[in-house]
Amino acid sequence: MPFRPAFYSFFEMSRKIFWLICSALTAVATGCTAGAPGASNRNALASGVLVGESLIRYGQTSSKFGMVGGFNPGIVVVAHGTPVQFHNEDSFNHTASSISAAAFPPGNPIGDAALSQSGTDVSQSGWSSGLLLPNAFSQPLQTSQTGTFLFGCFFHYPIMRGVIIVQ
Ligand SMILES: [Cu+2]
Repeated sequence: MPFRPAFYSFFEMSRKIFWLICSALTAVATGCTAGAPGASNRNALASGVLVGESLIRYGQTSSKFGMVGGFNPGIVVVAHGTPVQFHNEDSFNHTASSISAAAFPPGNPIGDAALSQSGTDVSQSGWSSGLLLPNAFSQPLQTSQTGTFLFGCFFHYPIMRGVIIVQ
């Protein structure tokens, strides 16, 4: 009589260990998949303003800053302190990169450095999402100072450009 419960519990314990190992392996495998290509695996912020990037979906609109397009919204109006994040929504590579000028220049002002991620705040000159592969999210960008900040895409300026207005 004491043999049977002992055997049973040993068997049950083996089953539990087996499932624990399986769950752990699944978690590791899932983690590896989600963590694969560097910048592209970030997720959307829980709160903040998400700005979509797409050559296909977001056409040109005129504004007091000149033509904006390729971003949704093209004019990002955000309350001071609310983070902004960019999301590549089509199948092209894009960036969202600061333009340190009072007005959009006719030629592309965004240099190769924009292909590497830099900056954590839209008020810092030279901030860039770095290369955003399809479906990738940028780093969160803080809006610590009020003002008007121009930005554009390294690959598609002047078709893809916009303005962040921090109020
Ligand atoms: Cu682009």
